Amino acid sequence: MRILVVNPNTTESMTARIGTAARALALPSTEIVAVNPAHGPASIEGYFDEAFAVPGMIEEMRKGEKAGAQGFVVACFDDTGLEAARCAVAGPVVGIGEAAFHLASLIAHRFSVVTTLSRSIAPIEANLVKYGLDRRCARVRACEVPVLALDDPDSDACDRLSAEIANALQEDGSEAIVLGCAGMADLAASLARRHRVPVVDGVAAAVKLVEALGALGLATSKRGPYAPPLPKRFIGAFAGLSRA
Ligand code: 5HY
Repeated sequence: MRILVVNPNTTESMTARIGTAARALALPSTEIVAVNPAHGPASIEGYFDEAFAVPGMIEEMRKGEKAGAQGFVVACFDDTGLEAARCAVAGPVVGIGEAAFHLASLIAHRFSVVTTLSRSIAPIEANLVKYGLDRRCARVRACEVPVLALDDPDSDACDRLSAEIANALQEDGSEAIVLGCAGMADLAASLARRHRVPVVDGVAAAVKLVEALGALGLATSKRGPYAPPLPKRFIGAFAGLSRA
């Protein structure tokens, strides 16, 4: 199975780390192709960045489908543009946030999410409500680390993330941690050892769920809101999306 993992931001070093994390646990029969758009924000930190990341992400998914991708991962913890992506391609599309929430709910009664900046908390909380999993999440926290600091080996990002995880375990009554950024993917194992609790990374969760959907022959249902877009004219930068 070829799985296209799309980092919707435009930081290629982060895309490479996400791809490495995805390949580390993919089945031998799975080919992981990790990409990011050529235009859009360097990182996604809140609603404005999300909006400008979606067109490029959809463009990458459509290109990837034409190149043979059979499953897709939205590798941004806000699940940016997830529903539009499900309309755009035929194969299953899994967001790393939704995937992590579901897996955490299978191994813990209540979990905490630790994301980057406080401005990302509201979009994540809204997704938990949308997915029906808000009652299983004790709290969404932020460690106040900018997304791209996770890409800087000289930053104190990991220590700040670890400290916020300690706060969550002490104060929230949660029994598992969900890492709230794709850029944290390579930290899950060490943080789980350090804190002695399950730590769920959304990149890993999403890749395994796409593999499972593929193995079960399941893909997005096109009978309802995820049906292909209706034919209509687009003008300007998106004129190429026009369909008669
Ligand atoms: C992510 N932003 O996973 C989100 C996390 C966040 O550029 N990749 C990003 O902070 O919302």
